[in-house]
Order: sequence, then structure tokens, then C-alpha cells
Amino acid sequence: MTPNAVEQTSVTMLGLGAMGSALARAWLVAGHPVTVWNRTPTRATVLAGEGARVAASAAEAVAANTLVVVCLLHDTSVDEAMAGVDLTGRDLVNLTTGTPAQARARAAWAHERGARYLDGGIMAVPPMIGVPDAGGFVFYSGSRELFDRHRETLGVPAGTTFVGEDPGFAALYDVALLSAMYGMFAGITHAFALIREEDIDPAAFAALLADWLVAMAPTAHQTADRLRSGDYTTDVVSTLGMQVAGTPTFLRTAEQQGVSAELLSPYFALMRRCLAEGAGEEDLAGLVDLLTRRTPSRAS
Ligand code: FVH
Repeated sequence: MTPNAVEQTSVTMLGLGAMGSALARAWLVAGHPVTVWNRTPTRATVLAGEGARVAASAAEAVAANTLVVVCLLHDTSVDEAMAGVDLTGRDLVNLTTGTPAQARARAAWAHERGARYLDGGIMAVPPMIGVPDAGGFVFYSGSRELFDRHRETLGVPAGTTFVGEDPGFAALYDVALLSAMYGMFAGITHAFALIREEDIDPAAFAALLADWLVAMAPTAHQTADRLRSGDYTTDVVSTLGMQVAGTPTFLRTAEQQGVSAELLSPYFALMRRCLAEGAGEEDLAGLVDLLTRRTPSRAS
């Protein structure tokens, strides 16, 4: 260490898949001592060459450092990898994707074993890890004290956003954002299918499509405002009634282009159901209530 260098927190990384390897590498590059373990030991070879210490077992890796980060395939793999491992006094940060219920159960499991617990939901793909301008970040929830203690270290691979003391919240935010992403992917898939058989350059079309999706993104804020206020009718620009009236055009166009409407139809069915409940003058915020089976404010 150079005379002015600050000692960096040592990190144990369990799981060296695409994401675990990227995380471990980011800490190594930033000067953190890193101990790694992977079920299939050969996956540690490259990182060993980059300075990681390779543990022979998960137990040995956990014993090496207070801060233990886990990024495995799924919740069951966490159970299998950590069976019988002593977690006493560890700061366990679990970045394995799971449900909110799994995260809450995992927090209780960790506490029973004498560990502090933070859950994380990674909003990035491996190439974004360790690249500050890439826009990747991780939702964290659970112990605020633990988050604050390791905030700087956790901020090395990607940005950090703490979303609450409920350990299930990081997973909930993660799944909510990814669900919105899949909705967008579904729309992109349908749009490309519509033009697929025509003499249209997909790249030129993609530029228009991407700009349109960006222009529509503020809908998220408008929906939030309506859900908070309960006012679904003031200043509605595109009423549900008008939009439902337009749906046959979308379905007929799909049919004429030889495209299955299977991605659009469920959303249109929800719109029609909302209209049938009397929401014709509203915008689409009422669909949220319909999905959650809450009584929409129009009925109260
Ligand atoms: N990669 C991505 O794009 C996404 C981005 C957002 C977050 N996800 C989540 O991150 C978790 C890990 O994903 P990954 O990309 O690293 O996944 P793989 O490359 O498939 O590596 C899986 C690792 O899990 C180990 N593993 C699986 N089962 C077990 C088990 N029973 N016991 C111990 N380890 C297990 C596997 O080990 P091995 O197959 O090499 O022996 C890998 O280390 C995941 O939750 C994503 O949803 C990634």
C-alpha cells in the first residue's frame, strides 16, 4: 500500500457466474482485497490471476471476511451453498434475484444465524458493472445501519439506492422495474413483428421506436400523481373510452400483417373491463386498481 492509500474493505464473493465475476472484478480493480468461492472451482481461475484469493469452500470464504456478498442463481442455490456455514458476526449482502417473501425469509434465516442482512436487486447487466457511467444500480433493503456502514464499498460495482428497512423491498422494486421492462419488450416485439415482412429498414424503424418510448416514459410520473391524488379524471388527455374505441384498429392491423395479437390482447381486455366499470372519461391509471382488485375511486 502507498503511504496515502486508504485500506479498502475486504470482500468475500460467493458465486462467480457472469454477475458474481463482474462484481468481484470491480472490487479487485478498485483495490479491495477479495476472497472468492464458486461451486465449480475452475470459474475462479481468471479472477485468481487478477488478484483474488480463492477459498476451497463456502465456509472458508465466509470465515475470511466480515462483508460477505452472495450472487447465485436463485434462492435454492443460496440454501445449498450456505448449508452448515457459520454466519456469526457476518454482514451478509444477498444480491441473488428472488421474491420479496424469499428475501424476508432469508433475512430471518441470517439473523437466526447471527448475521446482519441486506438484500439487493441488481438493475444492471454484467458489462455495466464497474462502469460508473453505464447507469447500473442496485436496490438495497434491510438493515439501514449495515447499508450505511458498507455504502462506499457497495457503491464500487454500481450505484446504490436504499429503499427501506423491509428486507423484501429491494426484491419488490427489482421485480416491479423488470416487469415494466418486459412490458416494454413485449411492445417492441409486437412493433417489429408488424413491420417484419415489409420493405422497412429495421434500424431506421428502431430509431423512431426508441424515441417514441422515451417520449412516453413520463406516463410513469403521471400515473403516480393520479394514484396519489385519487383523481383519475382531471385533465385527461387520452380517455380510456377513446383508447378502447381504437383497439379494433390495432387488432385488425395485426391480423392484416399476419401477426399474432397475443401480446396486445390481455392489455386490451383489461382496458375493456375498466371501461365496462364506468371509467370511460379516465386515463389508464384505473387499470392499476383493477389489477390489484382495489375499489377504484370512481366507485366511492
Ligand atoms: N446476468 C444478468 O444479466 C442478470 C442481471 C441482473 C441480476 N441477475 C441475477 O444475478 C444472479 C446471478 O446471475 P449470473 O448472471 O451470475 O448467473 P450465472 O452466470 O448463471 O451463474 C450462476 C451462479 O450460481 C451458482 N450456482 C447455481 N446453483 C448453485 C448451487 N446449487 N450451489 C452453489 N452455487 C450455485 C453457479 O455456480 P456454478 O454453476 O458455476 O457451479 C454460478 O456461480 C441471479 O440471481 C440473476 O437473476 C443477473
